[in-house]
Amino acid sequence: MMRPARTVAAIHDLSGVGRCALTVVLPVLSAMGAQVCPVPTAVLSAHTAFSGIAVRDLTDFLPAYLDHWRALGLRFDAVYAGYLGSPAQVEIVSDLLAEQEGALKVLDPVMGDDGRLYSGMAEEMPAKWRSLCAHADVVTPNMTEYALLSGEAYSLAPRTRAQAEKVLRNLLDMGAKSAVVTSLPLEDGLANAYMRREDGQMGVCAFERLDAHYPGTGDLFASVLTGALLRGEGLEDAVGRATDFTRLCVRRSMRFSTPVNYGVDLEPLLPRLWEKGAE
Ligand code: PXL
Repeated sequence: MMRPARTVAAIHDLSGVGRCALTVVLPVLSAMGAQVCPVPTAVLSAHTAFSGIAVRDLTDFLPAYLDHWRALGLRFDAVYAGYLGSPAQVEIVSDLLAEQEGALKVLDPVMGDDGRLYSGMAEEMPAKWRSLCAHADVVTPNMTEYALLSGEAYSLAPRTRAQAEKVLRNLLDMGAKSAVVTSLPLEDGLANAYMRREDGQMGVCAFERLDAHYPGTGDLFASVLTGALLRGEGLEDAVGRATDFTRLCVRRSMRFSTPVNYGVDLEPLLPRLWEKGAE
C-alpha cells in the first residue's frame, strides 16, 4: 500500500567534514525512505577529532526552532537524538520526547570513544544522559558511553555471556525499553549485543574485528537501526542490518588511503539501503 514517507526528527550536530552526525543521518535515513527533519545542536567546521575546528553551539537557538515546529503541530514517526552540545539541550530534548508521545524514540548517547569524552563534551553529560535514557525505546551506547552512563570503569576486557547480559540489564534499569551495546567484547570476539525489557533475552550479532577505527560509525549504526525499525523490522533484524551495513562501509573504506578522520566511504553503498525499502 502507498503511504507517505515516515518522518524522523533527528537531533544531532552538523559537522561539515568527517562524515558523522547529520551528514550521516540524513543520507542514510533518506536512502531508507524516511523524511529527516534535522534539529542541529551545533555547527562545526569538522568533527572534534580534527584540531583547530570552528564551533557554534546552538543551545540558545533551539527553543525558537522547536517552538515553530510546535506551532506547525508536527507529529513525527520517530525522534532520534545523538550529539547534544550542552546539559541544557538535554532538557530541550526531554520536552520534545514528552510531546512526541507516539514516536519511536532512539537515543544514542553520543559522548565519547576509546574511554574518553569527546573534546568539548561537558563533564555533566553522562548524568544528564542517564536520566534522558529513561524515555528511550532504544538506547545505543558504545563501550565508552556505557562506562560513562553506568559509572563503571571503562574496560575492553572480554565479557562472559553472563557479564554481557549484566551490561544490557544495567542499561534497561535506566528505563529504556531496549538496549543495544555496540562493539561489546565477548570471549569469542566483538559483537553488537541487544536486549528487550519485554523478554530479557540477550541477542548477539557478532562481527569481525577490523584493523581500522573510523569516527561516525556509531552514528551510521544508529541511523540504519532507526531506519530499519521505522520500516517495521524487529530489533534482531534491525541490529543485523545496521551491523552488516556499517561493516560493509568500513571494509570498503579500508581499501583507500583516505585518513580515517574523513569517515567511512558510505555514499556509493547507499543504494543498498534503498533496495529493501521502496514500497
Ligand atoms: O560520531 C560521533 C560524533 C558526533 N559529533 C561530533 C563528533 C563526533 C565524534 O567525534 O566529534 C561533533
